[in-house]
Amino acid sequence: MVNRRQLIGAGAAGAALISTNSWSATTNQSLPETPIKTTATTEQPVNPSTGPDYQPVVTLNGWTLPWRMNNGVKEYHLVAEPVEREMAEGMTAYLWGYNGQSTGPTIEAVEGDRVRIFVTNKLPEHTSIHWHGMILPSGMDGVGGLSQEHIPPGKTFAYEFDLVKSGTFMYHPHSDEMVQMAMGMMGMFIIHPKDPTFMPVDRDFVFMLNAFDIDPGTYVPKIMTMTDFNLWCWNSRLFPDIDPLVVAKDDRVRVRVGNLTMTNHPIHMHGYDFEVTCTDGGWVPKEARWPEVSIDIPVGAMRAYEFDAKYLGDWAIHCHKSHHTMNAMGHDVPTFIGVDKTKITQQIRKLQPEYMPMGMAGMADMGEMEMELPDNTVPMMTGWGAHGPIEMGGMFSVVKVREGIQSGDYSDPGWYENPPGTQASEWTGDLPEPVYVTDPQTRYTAKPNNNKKT
Ligand SMILES: [Cu+2]
Repeated sequence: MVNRRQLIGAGAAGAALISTNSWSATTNQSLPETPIKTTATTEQPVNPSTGPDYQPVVTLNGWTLPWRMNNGVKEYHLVAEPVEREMAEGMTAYLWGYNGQSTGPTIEAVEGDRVRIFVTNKLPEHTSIHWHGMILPSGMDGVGGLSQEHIPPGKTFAYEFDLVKSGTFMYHPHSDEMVQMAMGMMGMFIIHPKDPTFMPVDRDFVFMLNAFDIDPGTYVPKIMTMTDFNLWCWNSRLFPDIDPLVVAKDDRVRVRVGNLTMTNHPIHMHGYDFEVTCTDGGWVPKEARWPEVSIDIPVGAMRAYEFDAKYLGDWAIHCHKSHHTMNAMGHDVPTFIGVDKTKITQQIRKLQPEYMPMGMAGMADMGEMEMELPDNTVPMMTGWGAHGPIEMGGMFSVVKVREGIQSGDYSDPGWYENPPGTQASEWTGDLPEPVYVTDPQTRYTAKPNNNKKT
C-alpha cells in the first residue's frame, strides 16, 4: 500500500472552504480550534499524520473533523448549532447540526487511540452526544439524564475514552432525541484497525441515510413527522446533487452506510455483487459472509460492504424503495393512468390557460418538464445523464468505475462512454406477430385465427 503520509497535503483543495473559528484558540487555550464548514461539497480525505497508516474515508458531500494531538490524546471539537444546509442546488434547509453542516463531520481515529471530544452546545436547548456502537465507560455513553447531565446551551462538555475496537459507528444526541435527529443532528465515527494489513481497501466511502419533512417553499423540517417524510437524503443531500462514488478499475472498495431515519432502506448497487463485511457490531468473519446485490440497512444500524471494481461503467446506487428516490411531492396526488383528461383540460384552460394535464401515461414527463416551482424546492425527479433525464431524486447516486484514475483522485470523471456494441438501442428490424397464451393444454394459440401450430 502507498504510505499515505507521503500524500499529506493532497487534501488542501477544499481547505479554503473550512474556516477556523478563532474564539476558542484565543479565549480558552484548553480547547482545540473549531473548524466550521460552510458548503456541502465532498472534501478530500484526511491522511493520517501520526500512528498507524490507514486509508482515510471519503464522506459524500461531507468532511472529516480535524483533530490535534495533546499529550498522546486525540482531541476533537464538535459544536452543536443551527446550520444552513444546501440539500440540493436551489434548496437550503434550516437544520441543526455540527460545525456548520448537517450531517456533522465524520470523526476518524485508530483502534487503541485515546480520544477527548469537546462538545460545545450552541443550540437553544440542551443536548448530549451518544457514541452509537462503541464500547466505552457508562458515564461516557451520552444519554442525557442517565449517563450524564444534559449539556446546557452555551456550555462545553468533554467526553474522553479509549477506542478499544475498530469499525464503523455513529454519533447523535440522546437529549430531546426525536426533535434533534429530525433537525439533522447526526454523524459517522470511523475507527480504523491498528493493523494496516487488516482488511485494507483502496477506496472507503461513508454516508448517513437521513430523512426530513420540509414542505416545498419552506425551510424548517416538521419535527413531529413519524413516517411520511418527503426528503430522503444521504448526508442531508439529495440526488442529483449527491456526489458520485469515483473508483479506479480493480480498486478494492468499501461503502459504509448508516441509517438514522425512521425506516429501513434496501441499498442496491448495480453491476456488482458484494459482501457485507462490517456492521456497527464489528467486522464480519469471512466464513460468515454471503453475496448480495442489495443490503437492507435497518433503522439505527450500519452496514459496510466491499467489492473489487472489475467492471467499468456508470453504475446506479440507490435505495430500492422507489418513493425514496423521489424528492418532495404531495403524497395525495391521485392516479390518472388510463384516464382521458382531454375534456376536463379544455374546461380548466378556460380559467387557467397554462394548465397542463399530467400523469395519464405515468409520471415520467415530470423528469423532463421545466415547471415553475415554488422558491426553495427541488423537482421531484430531476437528474440528467448522458442519455436523457434520470427520473430519480433523493437516495440515488452513481458509482463511476474508470481506468486510469489516480489514487486519491475523487473528482467526477463525467459520464461513461459505453464501448460500441454494449449499449441498449432501438431495434429497427422486423417484429414478430404476438403469440397469445390462452390454454395450458394447447399452450399457444395465435390471434387472429392463423395459428402457426398445426
Ligand atoms: Cu429508502
